[in-house]
Amino acid sequence: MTSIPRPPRRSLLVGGVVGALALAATAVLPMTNAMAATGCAVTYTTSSWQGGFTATVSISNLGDPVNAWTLGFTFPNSGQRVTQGWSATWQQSGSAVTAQSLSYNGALATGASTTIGFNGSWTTANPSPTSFTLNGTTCTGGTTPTTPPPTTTPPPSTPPPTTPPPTTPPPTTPPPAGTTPVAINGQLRVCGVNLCNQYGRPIQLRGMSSHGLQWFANCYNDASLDALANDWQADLFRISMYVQEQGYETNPTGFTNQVNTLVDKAEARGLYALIDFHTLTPGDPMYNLDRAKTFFAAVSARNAAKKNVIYEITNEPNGVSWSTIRNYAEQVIPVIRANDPDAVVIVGTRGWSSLGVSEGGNSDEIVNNPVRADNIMYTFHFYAASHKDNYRNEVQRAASRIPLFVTEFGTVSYTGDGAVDTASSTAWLDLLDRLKISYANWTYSDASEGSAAFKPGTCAGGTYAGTAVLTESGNFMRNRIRTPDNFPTS
Ligand code: IDC
Repeated sequence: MTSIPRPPRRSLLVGGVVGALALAATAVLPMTNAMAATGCAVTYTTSSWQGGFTATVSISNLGDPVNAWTLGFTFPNSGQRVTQGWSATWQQSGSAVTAQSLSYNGALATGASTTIGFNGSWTTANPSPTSFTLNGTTCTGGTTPTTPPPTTTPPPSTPPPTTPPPTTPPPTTPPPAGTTPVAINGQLRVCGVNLCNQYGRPIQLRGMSSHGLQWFANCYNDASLDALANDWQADLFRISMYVQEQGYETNPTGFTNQVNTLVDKAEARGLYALIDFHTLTPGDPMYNLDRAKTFFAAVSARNAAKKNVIYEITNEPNGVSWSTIRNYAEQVIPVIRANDPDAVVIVGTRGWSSLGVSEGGNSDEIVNNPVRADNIMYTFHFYAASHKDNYRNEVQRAASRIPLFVTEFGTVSYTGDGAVDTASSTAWLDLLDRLKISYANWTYSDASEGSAAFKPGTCAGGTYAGTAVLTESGNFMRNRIRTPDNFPTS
């Protein structure tokens, strides 16, 4: 999916729920002449601002199971356009819109639902469409199809209101069982420039990055991940598997197994796991292309069914052009998608994942030449004592145009050492919070360097919770990460 300019914030929440009762006509038909029962219900919810909106469309199949579907509707107002959709192939002709299922969400059992969405624009007004079809059948189904609808119930005599929009938000679905980040948010998907949860709503994940697994394996165990999930209240654990420097290349099977074990530990605690193929030196990701294909084929096959895995395919490309990085991405992403079609993939950017800034460029090169794959985000990294306003300005500019994920940052200088720059770190995290950009801090380790969260010797001691074991950076990060997430649940 390519990205489009989009206002970063919404000012007005408008909800609209459309749909009534279903039709089904099978009971008396002889088996030899059975017609498929059809029926569907659609809810269409928008979040609008002047000239733009995001629509979340939930489709429920009330008929027989289908293997693929096409949703159709017509915008009431001629100025309404779909500008960028997700979770379906979207097309618009005049006011008529269709959304075709993708391979991973085409199958809908009886009573099953799926959620798709799009960003749109409007000119004079933004009323919600009032009628939907699924595979050609008008959706007259109820909005909560838990039992098959009666065949004799006539459709409601009054059409659902189109204007004015309801003044109260749509009914809130009770939060799912469990309160961990993964239980609440489920399978993630990129929508527009945001990372969205299972309800199609933008979220921000906040967490910590491991240090190099080859050096700090003793810091990643049940006790330390319990502390990350429960004491730090983190959402995310980045698993940094260096490729060089005594990393993956020295023992592919061993490091692959180590990563998988940590994915399981994260999953058991409801944490998202970011699998970082930590290339650094050499800076050309093509140097590791074959290793990347082997590694990602293995981890994506093994973890395909999990909802908590995000793939980061190259840490910090440097000294290479954006077109080389893009070429690498377009070879590695299909390897992942072949096994795990719905996972989010994050692509490193030029100049140590600085969006090109550290090598004299900027995000225009990505906007003008995006990776040809959907459900992807782009990496931005910073070290707060080294990277300040010019980097923040570029992130702010890029954030309305491409999906960004800060998979690594430090509160200190780019060396990973030195003093915490509290003012710059605060400015950065306030910006990321405002833009809902997810982040992982370098590092959840006891390395003898300013960026480490734990005092040296902590991992050998085995106690990770609380503040007594923390460095200045660790204290700062724990305080930021522990604040409530307030993930949307409908
Ligand atoms: C640094 C570690 C340091 C280690 C070095 C080895 O903090 O202990 O000796 O890597 O390569 C990055 C990299 C990350 C660096 C970090 C700090 O992604 O690997 O870790 N940094 O220098 N990019 C910018 C800074």
